[in-house]
Amino acid sequence: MSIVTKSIVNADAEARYLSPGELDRIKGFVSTGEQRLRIAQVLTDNRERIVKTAADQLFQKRPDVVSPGGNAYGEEMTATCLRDMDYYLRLVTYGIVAGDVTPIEEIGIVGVREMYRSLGTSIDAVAESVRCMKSVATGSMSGEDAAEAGSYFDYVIGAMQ
Ligand SMILES: CCC1=C(C)/C(=C/C2=NC(=C\c3[nH]c(/C=C4\NC(=O)[C@H](C)[C@H]4CC)c(C)c3CCC(=O)O)/C(CCC(=O)O)=C2C)NC1=O
Repeated sequence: MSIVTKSIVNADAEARYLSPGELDRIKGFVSTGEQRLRIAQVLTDNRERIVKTAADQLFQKRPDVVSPGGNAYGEEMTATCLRDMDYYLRLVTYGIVAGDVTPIEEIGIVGVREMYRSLGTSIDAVAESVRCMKSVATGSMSGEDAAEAGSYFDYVIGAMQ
């Protein structure tokens, strides 16, 4: 839910007008809108390169995951691993557009630990893959854009620790 919808739901539950604080937060959301949409566009346009480059970095840091017996060993499993990375990059763009981590949390974080445990996937390695995507994705951004985008990657990394 975006901050706009959330504020309206909260205010209406108490049958009141939006408070000055709520209007202030919405003002902040609107004023960063252009920047957030620009970042989401850049990530969307570069998604293949970001995932591919970050995966190469991950497999250099964690050769075990693509070695025999590793969770992402073999063409098919490696492709599934890159697909998961693409999922998290997509969820990061949702968060950036919404200006809120809730969509990331609801789609990709709730229950993630149990899911990866049951798959025999190292969640530390998944977190590392998101760290690599952050570095590749923000590498060519301005400082301000990198900080804004970085915070959503950091949310995912933190939630996996
Ligand atoms: C959008 C929300 C969403 C997420 C997050 C998601 C994840 C997800 N990853 C899966 C598998 C997998 N995920 C990985 C990923 C990896 N293995 C590693 O060692 C690496 C560290 C890592 C890549 C970075 C692999 C290899 C599998 C296949 C495991 C198997 O089939 O044994 C599966 C099992 C079903 C399937 O294969 O599709 C799910 C549900 N699905 C979703 O709908």
